[in-house]
Amino acid sequence: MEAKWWHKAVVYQIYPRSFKDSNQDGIGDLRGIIEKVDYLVKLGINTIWLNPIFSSPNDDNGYDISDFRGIMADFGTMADFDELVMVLKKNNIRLVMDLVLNHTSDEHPWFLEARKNKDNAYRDYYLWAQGRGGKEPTNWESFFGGSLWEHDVRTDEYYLHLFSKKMPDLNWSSSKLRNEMYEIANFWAEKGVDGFRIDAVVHIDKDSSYPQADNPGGRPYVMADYYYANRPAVHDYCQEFYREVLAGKEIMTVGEAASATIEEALKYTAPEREEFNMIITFEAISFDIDASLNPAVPPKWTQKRPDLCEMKRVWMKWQDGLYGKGWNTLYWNNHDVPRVVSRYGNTETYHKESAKMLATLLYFFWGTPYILQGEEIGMTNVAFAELADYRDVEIETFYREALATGKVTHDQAMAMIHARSRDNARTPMQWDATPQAGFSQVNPWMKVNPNYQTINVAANLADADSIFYHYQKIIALRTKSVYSDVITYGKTTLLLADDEHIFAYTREYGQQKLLVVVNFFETPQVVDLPFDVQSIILQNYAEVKQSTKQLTLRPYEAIVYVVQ
Ligand code: TEU
Ligand code: CA
Repeated sequence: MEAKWWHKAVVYQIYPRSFKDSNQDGIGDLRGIIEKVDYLVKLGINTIWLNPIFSSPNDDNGYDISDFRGIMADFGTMADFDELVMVLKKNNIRLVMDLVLNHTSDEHPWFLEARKNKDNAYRDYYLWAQGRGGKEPTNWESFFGGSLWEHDVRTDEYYLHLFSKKMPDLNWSSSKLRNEMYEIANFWAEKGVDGFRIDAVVHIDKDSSYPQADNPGGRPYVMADYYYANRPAVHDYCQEFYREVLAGKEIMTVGEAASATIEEALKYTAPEREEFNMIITFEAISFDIDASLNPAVPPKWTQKRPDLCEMKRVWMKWQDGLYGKGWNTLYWNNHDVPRVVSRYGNTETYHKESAKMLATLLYFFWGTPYILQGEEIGMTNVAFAELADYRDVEIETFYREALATGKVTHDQAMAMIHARSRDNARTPMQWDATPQAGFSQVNPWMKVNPNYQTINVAANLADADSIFYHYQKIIALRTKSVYSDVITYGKTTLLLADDEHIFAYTREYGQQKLLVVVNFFETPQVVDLPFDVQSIILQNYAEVKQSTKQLTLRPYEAIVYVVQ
């Protein structure tokens, strides 16, 4: 496989709203990112992914776009953007933009025109249908809960919105609309961006015959993914996007393909198909979800103890399935899921050890890492006492729909919000122990996690044994060390497939071989691995253990060996 820059990329995801406020309005902004580029250089990352920064009324914090060529006023100006690009380039950091192709804001000029009348020139940029029997056209459920249809009184038709009702879906069967989107992508390509993360791309084709979905559970509305996810035409549009935007350029693309299977992933990422370079799938991190625990709510709000053997099976399906054919992504966190150290780690007794174990386990696998802001200092979920302290439109809808079932109490809903909501990943970055965690000098758009007094960048930088320096070592090993190629290109082999506590695997490339072995839980484990150890290149406990035979692993202990 020909070497590409994004093979050795270590991507740091910045949620601009929550990263750093430079003008004291309580909202993170582009100049705040510029202020912190030195911190990113110190961490050692070489690529950032910015969540959407385009003009938006912020119903879904920037994913509802009203002008694709404007910078959101909250975040600054186009001049600020141009300066950010220049500062990043000077520091050899590449920039990946978040491109939202599936929908716009309902305040976008196209939609304001489209809803005026049925024969409007922009009408077919969106998806409209007649109601049936005084109800929505279909019983399909929005990802944010409730119906995905909104009635538009003026023309007495419904428009489709997979997400919030202020986010009407675009009609990708219109070639006029598609060309508009390619022109937007080219506008940003010409401004020097190095990559695109394509939002919700698996959804851009829908079954426009709008059949009712089977609803065995008798819920008010039902998820009907097969009618609006991973349909064949999506690949045609991705290939057209490649021809119209990417051909001949070194721009990386990562498709957000939350529900894609490995078979779909092979289609999206096989180089010869000229679609994307890699995709992000939710299958890789959803081992603590169990829909049967509470059928009254969408599965994402349930939580169980992860099944490690299931995790091994799924991860190896992706390691083996794409190896040598496509490319893989590695992530625990993003702005849509609760933070991994609260999900799978132990923030009470083994905060550092478990955060370091999770990073070691994941980032020595084959694939490009995606690190969410704050993950590198062990930021955790938040538990705001009041519903009013939360900001995510998905929480608002979930709470309303959950209580409307009559089967979920306020306290139960709050517990699910604490454990599973997206705002867990979106609280302001914790820079230091000063008020508002150094994020802003005024009350921020969302409260800071109260644990910022102890969990913050300054405390991490002052502690040689911190989570930050563990991430710094991992990133240096991946990008600058003699082990960079074996980590980037090596073959992965799983060990101890049936062990329910220990996760162990090797990576091999040329003459080099690494062994990664971790205790995923709190109970000490003894393991016997037949390797001749040359050296240890990373560990999360102080004591050195030179042998892998009769190896006792302490709670969340993680070790990376160079072996014969
Ligand atoms: O998320 C996409 C998303 O939520 C769906 O892919 C869904 O979760 C999945 O298909 C369920 O199987 C992106 C952004 O990451 C998110 O923050 C936005 O709210 C959303 O799109 C709308 O732009
Ligand atoms: Ca600001």
